[in-house]
Amino acid sequence: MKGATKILLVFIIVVVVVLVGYALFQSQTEAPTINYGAPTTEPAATPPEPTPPTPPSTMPTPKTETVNYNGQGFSPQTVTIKKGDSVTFANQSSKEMWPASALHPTHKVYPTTGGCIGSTFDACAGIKPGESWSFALDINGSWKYHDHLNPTAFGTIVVE
Ligand SMILES: [Cu+2]
Repeated sequence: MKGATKILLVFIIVVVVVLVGYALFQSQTEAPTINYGAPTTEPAATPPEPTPPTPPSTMPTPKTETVNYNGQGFSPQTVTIKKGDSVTFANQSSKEMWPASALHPTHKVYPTTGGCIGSTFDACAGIKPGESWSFALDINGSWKYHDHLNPTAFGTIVVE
């Protein structure tokens, strides 16, 4: 081995040793620093608001079925829903519609009180073209309804 090669080899070894030593030194100094700061006199920050527990996923979510009104009748003629679900009556005609429980004109078939005529299943007003009216049914049964402004248009909601 020539003298120059030997010197080069020694130089490389020295460089490697210095680099390894430096790396070890760095890894030691990167240890987590402990904060010995003076104790704060300010009150502790308010803890974050506890998030309310989410309701159990087993609870059924009320659904909405849509019934369209075209001026001649309701479509679909019969919808079947679960108790508590809603039916949205969408007026796609050019006239007002007024969905309400059978039987015209007393509207008393759906057995609730407190509505404007005979039950709460009653829009109680004409629904304008393009608008809709929703009603949640929570009584099991087969409930007929009609358009109070055009009583020949009717349909059925089955609540299971
Ligand atoms: Cu009516």
